[in-house]
Amino acid sequence: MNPIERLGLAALHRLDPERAHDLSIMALSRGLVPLPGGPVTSDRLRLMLAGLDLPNPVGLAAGYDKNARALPALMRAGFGFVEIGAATPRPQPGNPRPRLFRLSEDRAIINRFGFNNDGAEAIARRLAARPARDPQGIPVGLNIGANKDSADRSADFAQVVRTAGSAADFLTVNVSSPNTEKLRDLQGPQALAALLQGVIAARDELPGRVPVFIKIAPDLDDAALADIAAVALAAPVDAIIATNTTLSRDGLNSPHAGEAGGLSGAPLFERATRILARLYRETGGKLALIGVGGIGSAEQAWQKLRAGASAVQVYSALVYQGFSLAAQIARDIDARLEREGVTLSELTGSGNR
Ligand code: FMN
Repeated sequence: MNPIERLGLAALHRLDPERAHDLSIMALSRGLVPLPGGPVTSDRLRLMLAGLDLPNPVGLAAGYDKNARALPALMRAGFGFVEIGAATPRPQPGNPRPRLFRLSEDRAIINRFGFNNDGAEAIARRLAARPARDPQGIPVGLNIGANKDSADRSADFAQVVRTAGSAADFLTVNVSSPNTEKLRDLQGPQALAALLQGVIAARDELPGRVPVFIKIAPDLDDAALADIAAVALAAPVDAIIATNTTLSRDGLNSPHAGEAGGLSGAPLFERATRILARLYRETGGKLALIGVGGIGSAEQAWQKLRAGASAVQVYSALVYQGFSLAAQIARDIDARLEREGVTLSELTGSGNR
């Protein structure tokens, strides 16, 4: 972290968390944050994931830029790919405030936003207006959710695909947010298979083939994971993102530990990595996995890759360590790949074989 970033973070952390978050988006969108200028990349870091050409395997997780307001800046922040959203078919305000809590002692966050967003149409317009893909460009995906008051949650996902799908480089079916009641029930095998059938049918009507990912919760048992792996392979989806936030509150020390919502950041790391490793074994390496949950260092990103991830995403650690963390992790992985004489694809799952 450079001194300016350190000062900026210290100032933001004196504010209400949601206000600080909104300010950080505004500062990024107005070009007020010094950024690397493009993705960190090298021959060692470059990879193909689900047909996407990634300059490096370190992405921004969904939920930071829900409304695609800071895309040009985020595309130059060092990430190898960016996921925006969640978008729902219709705009909705989300849950009452306060709904975002910093658990600084635990390097964690609790949120219960509940899919506050401008709706698929507005987000699609901003997505489509992002800087064109060029040699510096990175894939930008859209995370998809369902409206809280929807009569048919499953149909909402296909609706967002139809409205916004052609503007995105990949689409993530988010059936794992804990902040929309009963959303996670869509992770059950029958519900998930039906939902994915609708999403893939909608995707198949788009021009070009946009890959479809699913994102799962960390609070699933082995039987549920086996079911999800089977449904994902059969659908077929192009990748699984593991994991979203947890309902668990194990081992927390912060005053806000009792708040309702999804917990992310350092305390999620072990749990999310276990789920990832389990999924890798269930899918036998036949499906690309993206590891997310609690990554705060290159060492932890490395552990996700060894557990079975082809790429990783970060969010909460950026709040504590600044945006420069993403580029730092990518550079450190690059150096370690060179030092250890392994390729990224050899590394993926190597701790699991
Ligand atoms: N995940 C989604 O799939 N869709 C969302 O809209 C979404 N919103 C989030 C909002 C906040 C404030 C946070 C902290 C996380 C959100 N997430 C969302 C989950 C993250 O994408 C990620 O899966 C999770 O935070 C674990 O990664 P981390 O420990 O690096 O933060």
